[in-house]
Amino acid sequence: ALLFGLLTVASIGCSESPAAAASVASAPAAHLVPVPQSAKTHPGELGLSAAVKLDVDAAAPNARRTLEEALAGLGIAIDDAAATRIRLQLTDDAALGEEGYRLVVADDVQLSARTDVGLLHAVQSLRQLLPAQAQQAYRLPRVEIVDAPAYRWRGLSLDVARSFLSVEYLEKTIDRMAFFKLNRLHLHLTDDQGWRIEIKRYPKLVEIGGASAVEGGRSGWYTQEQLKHLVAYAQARGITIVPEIDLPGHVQAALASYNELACDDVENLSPYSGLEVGFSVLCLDKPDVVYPFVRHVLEEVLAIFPSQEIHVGGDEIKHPLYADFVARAAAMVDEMGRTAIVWEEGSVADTKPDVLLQLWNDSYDIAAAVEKGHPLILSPCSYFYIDHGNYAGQPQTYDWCRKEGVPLARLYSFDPAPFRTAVGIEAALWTELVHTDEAADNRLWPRLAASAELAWSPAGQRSYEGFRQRMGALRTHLDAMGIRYHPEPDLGWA
Ligand code: TNX
Repeated sequence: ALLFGLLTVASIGCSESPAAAASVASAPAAHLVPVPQSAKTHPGELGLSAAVKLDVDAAAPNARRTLEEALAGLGIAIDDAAATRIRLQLTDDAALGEEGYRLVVADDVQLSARTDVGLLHAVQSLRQLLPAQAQQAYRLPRVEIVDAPAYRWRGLSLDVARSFLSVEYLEKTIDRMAFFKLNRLHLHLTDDQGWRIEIKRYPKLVEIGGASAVEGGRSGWYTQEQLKHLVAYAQARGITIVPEIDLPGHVQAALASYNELACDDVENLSPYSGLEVGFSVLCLDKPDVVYPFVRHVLEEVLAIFPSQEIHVGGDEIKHPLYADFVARAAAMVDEMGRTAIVWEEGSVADTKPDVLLQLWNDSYDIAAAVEKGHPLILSPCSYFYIDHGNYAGQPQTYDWCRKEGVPLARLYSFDPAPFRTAVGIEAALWTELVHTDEAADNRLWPRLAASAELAWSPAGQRSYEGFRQRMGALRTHLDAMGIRYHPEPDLGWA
């Protein structure tokens, strides 16, 4: 691996460098995002005609389907009589871990991994080695890639509560995330401005709470059937959907639906469409009302989402019983056999050390929690809040966390290494100011690809210059996927 590592620097994404030019002549380059753990290119190339032979392990149905769709998209037929073979094989190589893979292009193409998910990642790498559009013939670099993620949590958080995003848009986003080996889609399903998940025991949550949105945003809600469909759709692409029910604050939509959840002296129980945060709270002085509600909601949520980790919110609320609430909610999730995630404020609660903290604001003291061993999901706002602009003053963006916004180079410069208990990185798109699919695409891309590289690739392989070159080479893929990305000047796209 070390040898591969050293060679990679000269062989990945540097086709213009003299060394690479001398050794591989005009062979196509292996421009991959995220950059792999190790890759070694050999001289020459493998030519592919418009037909290949497929040889696939029966236990890798998702990788197979993804590969077949990719080949169909390029007009490459699957034909047992074809000269070149693509082989997808499950192997026993413990070094690859759950998600790692090998990809070897020699006289044929061999993808191997321990799991279907590992093979899915291999197929995505192969897609990136191939052009985005159909051609007469294809040329692949002769390459040996051994790859595995640095972090197990490579996420995107989408706020569908302030402004709704359709199932169709979420499916597209899942496909695009998979292309960059992201594996967690966190859905922020509830907030003051809307409640987006059907809870059968409390139908008014969506009848009333689903009908509101932030001013200018989209209302709407998902049926449980739709969410189950989405879970399966994501799972087939290697992605786990992580639901968030934000409690005990950020609940105006729930209070407007079921007034008894509020304390008796609360006067404003109307649906809310403003931008302020931190005013609403479940009535923690009525435990006999609040905790059964939380339990019933969580029971239905868990029946939809098989994710081991379940997010219960816990952000931006000051209340004497706050820590007690977080401890009880996390314990409830634990009793139900899952593990709670809470925003970093929740570190004050007495919870089991496996409860995950999602870091976002850097202003809460979490040192003691880290000492206790709590795993961290890294979303510090000055790097990963992509509701913030790509540049200072960009219209329809926030800048409360950083007035210069979150430029691509800034995001890429984040170093996760000092966070000893980190399980990974999650970029977050809040939607107070993002009300269309086009605006969401514009905030997400290409920054989400940079975030994916930070979470997947080892520090020794990453460089911003390398990322710029490789991302530049993948622009045609973003186009082919229909992504309305920000025309990033730093990539020469503007
Ligand atoms: C902070 S992040 C929030 C959200 C907002 C976001 C806007 C977090 C836990 N709370 O409620 O949407 O800032 O950037």
